[in-house]
Amino acid sequence: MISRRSFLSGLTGGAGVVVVGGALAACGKKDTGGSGSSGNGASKTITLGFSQVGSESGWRSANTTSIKEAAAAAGINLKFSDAQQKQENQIGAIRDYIAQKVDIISFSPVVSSGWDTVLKEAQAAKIPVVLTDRQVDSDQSLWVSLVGSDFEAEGERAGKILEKVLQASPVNPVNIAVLEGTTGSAPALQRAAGFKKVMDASHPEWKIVVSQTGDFTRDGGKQVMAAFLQSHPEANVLYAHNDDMALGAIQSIEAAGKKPGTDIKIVSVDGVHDGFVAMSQGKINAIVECNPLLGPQLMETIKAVLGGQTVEKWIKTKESDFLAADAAAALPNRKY
Ligand code: GYE
Repeated sequence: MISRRSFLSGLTGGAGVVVVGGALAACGKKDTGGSGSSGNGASKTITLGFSQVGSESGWRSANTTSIKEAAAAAGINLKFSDAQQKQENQIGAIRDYIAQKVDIISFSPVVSSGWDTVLKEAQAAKIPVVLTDRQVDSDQSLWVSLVGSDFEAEGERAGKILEKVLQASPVNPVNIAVLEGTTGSAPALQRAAGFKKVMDASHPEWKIVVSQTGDFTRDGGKQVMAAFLQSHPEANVLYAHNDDMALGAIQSIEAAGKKPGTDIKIVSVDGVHDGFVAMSQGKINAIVECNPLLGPQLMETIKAVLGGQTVEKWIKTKESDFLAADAAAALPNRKY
């Protein structure tokens, strides 16, 4: 599995799309044209093969819309497929795109490991790969760039904002239940690692009493939380790796006659519209934003790569944190 440290090692660092003129540095090859992209990226319509994770959450819907709209706006011919949270579907889609000789492939990998073979196939076909959203633990020479968030930083931000929530309304002892994202996915692994870092460094008194996957879905969060309430009635804090699982959990907490945000403090990640609504009602105490609107930066990066320019290895997303007190004021300005 990829840790942030190993992922970062060897990266060029820095945020934002920084395009430096000259030959493409990544993949160790200068010919990035695939089926005949012009090399200057201007004279021919680019065909992009994109494999999406699925449609598991509000974050994902916003991400898909952003990618489709940005491709249309950029004049890019988008071939899009939904892998329904299954790695084998993504591998199949990538192989189809290679067979179709698309100019460039992009995907958000459902899990971190197991990509080497198909990435080597793309490389052998001279089709560059730009990752978006989630990371892989493959050799970095197999992909050109990643457009997405720093999930370990998000986990740390979740720990720090929980600290603020508990300062304002303390509980003792602090018994945390965790709803994890999809097992083996970069955001689940790293949001757990970042949170643990804060616990280890500053809060040895916090205890994770139970931690299980809800697969990033609302229904998963609802069902797993119902089981947690039975097996761990002492839990008084919930850390959910995304809003949708927190929203599902809220239904189970209310069905059990407890008050979400009061009896069980809730911190989640994403910042989707429904998450903000729940936060404005005091049912979620804090949200760590993870921005899904990656389409424009992704298309910009794709054009730069096919134009033979050097791009940053990791183009990070800018994000904020929100407490329930900020929710009502922030809600009208939310874009997803
Ligand atoms: O947090 C979750 C989605 O990979 C960052 O996937 C993404 C995560 C997001 O299902 O809601």
